[in-house]
Amino acid sequence: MSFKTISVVGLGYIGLPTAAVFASRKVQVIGVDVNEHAVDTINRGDIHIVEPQLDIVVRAAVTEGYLKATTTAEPADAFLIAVPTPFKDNYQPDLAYIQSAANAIAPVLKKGDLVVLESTSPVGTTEQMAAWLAQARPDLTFPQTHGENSDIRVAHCPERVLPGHVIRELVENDRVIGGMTAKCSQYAVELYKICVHGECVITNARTAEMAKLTENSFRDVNIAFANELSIICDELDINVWELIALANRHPRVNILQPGPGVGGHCIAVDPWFIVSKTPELARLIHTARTVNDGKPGWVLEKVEQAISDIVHHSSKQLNDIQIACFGVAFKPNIDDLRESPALDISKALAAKYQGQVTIVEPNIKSLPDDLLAHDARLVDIESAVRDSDVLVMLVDHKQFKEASIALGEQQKLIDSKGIWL
Ligand code: SAJ
Repeated sequence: MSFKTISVVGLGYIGLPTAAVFASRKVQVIGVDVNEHAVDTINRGDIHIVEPQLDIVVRAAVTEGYLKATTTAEPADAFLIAVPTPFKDNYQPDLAYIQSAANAIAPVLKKGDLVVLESTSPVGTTEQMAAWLAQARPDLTFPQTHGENSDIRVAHCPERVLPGHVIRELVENDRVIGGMTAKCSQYAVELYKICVHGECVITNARTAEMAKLTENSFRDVNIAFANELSIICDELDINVWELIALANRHPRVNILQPGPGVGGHCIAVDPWFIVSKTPELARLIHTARTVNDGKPGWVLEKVEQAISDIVHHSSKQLNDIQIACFGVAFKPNIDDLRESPALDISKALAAKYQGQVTIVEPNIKSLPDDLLAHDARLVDIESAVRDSDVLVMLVDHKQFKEASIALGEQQKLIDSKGIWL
């Protein structure tokens, strides 16, 4: 099997880097996305998302003619589906993007093609995708009915790259490859070997789906443990960061770091896919989600307490109090504000204390509209430290860690990352 043309459906944070990395191996890559702006931007050799090094790889791939983007699917030897899988209001997974991707590629599928689902998905989604494809193309055979003799091969290969390190991790990370049959897995391994240096480990589709959900749930549960400890330690007047550092000296203990909550589009979402399938059984996983989702509210309560202390113990009026939020990104040293607990906390404060909130975020040049609407201002570290009554540390960016700050006696610090304590 040789893959002369590869199509990547969904040109977002995973799809575009994947398309560009395959194209950099001099394979013809057709990227498909419903977003015309994204398609036009990529065809100019530019990018519409932020990820280190991605611009260079995309520009080279487009200029050399190995990568092009389009809004309608074209024939290819392999199709990689990398579309979002959000959850609905009731935490049930929303597979609508996968269904439209399947419907988009179905008309151009031909005998011998491989279809790989990369989107993080609840267990059973790869089989569901194959069923949608089969429904749209009754003239072709699929693994669910024809096993190893099917016309089309189908596999799941979850993406596992860390935002901010995508280009390196796409190549270096091991890949879990879950084919619907052994042959499907073999074909998928051959495909990934074009650009992956890590090991391609074979399993079945359901296990591959669960592996990805398990990795992110592992992080979520362990961060929840750290977050719960931070709340307990606050009550008991113990520095949780010192405590964790001490406990982690034990050779078999490795506690993660507490923070203002869990952000991003993966760790706070994927555990729900397990909970939605097995609600009665996924008790710990569900509780961890609740603990982590409750942390921003707890930080806000601490800020309120600090404000109330100042009002009661000084001559300051409520309207005079200045609050500075340090960091709004969803994790350190990136400019990604999506699903950020730090942003949610800042927005809640800005909405309640209109005109009294400043934001320090070294990774962005201007504030998002919903902060500007509440008269929040973007300022530098020094002025925020100098001019604020309440300092709310939300993200442990390197600039904050490097800053040496000295607080006045009247100033209150709520440090959700424990770096200025
Ligand atoms: N966080 C903590 N304490 C910690 C570590 C993280 O509060 O000790 C918070 C971060 O501040 C952030 C959130 O958790 O808000 C998630 O950050 P992260 O860096 O742990 O992970 P993501 O969401 O950027 O990427 C994860 C990765 N998964 C794992 O590490 C198991 C990545 O490899 C996946 O590819 C990605 O999810 C994904 O796409 O699923």
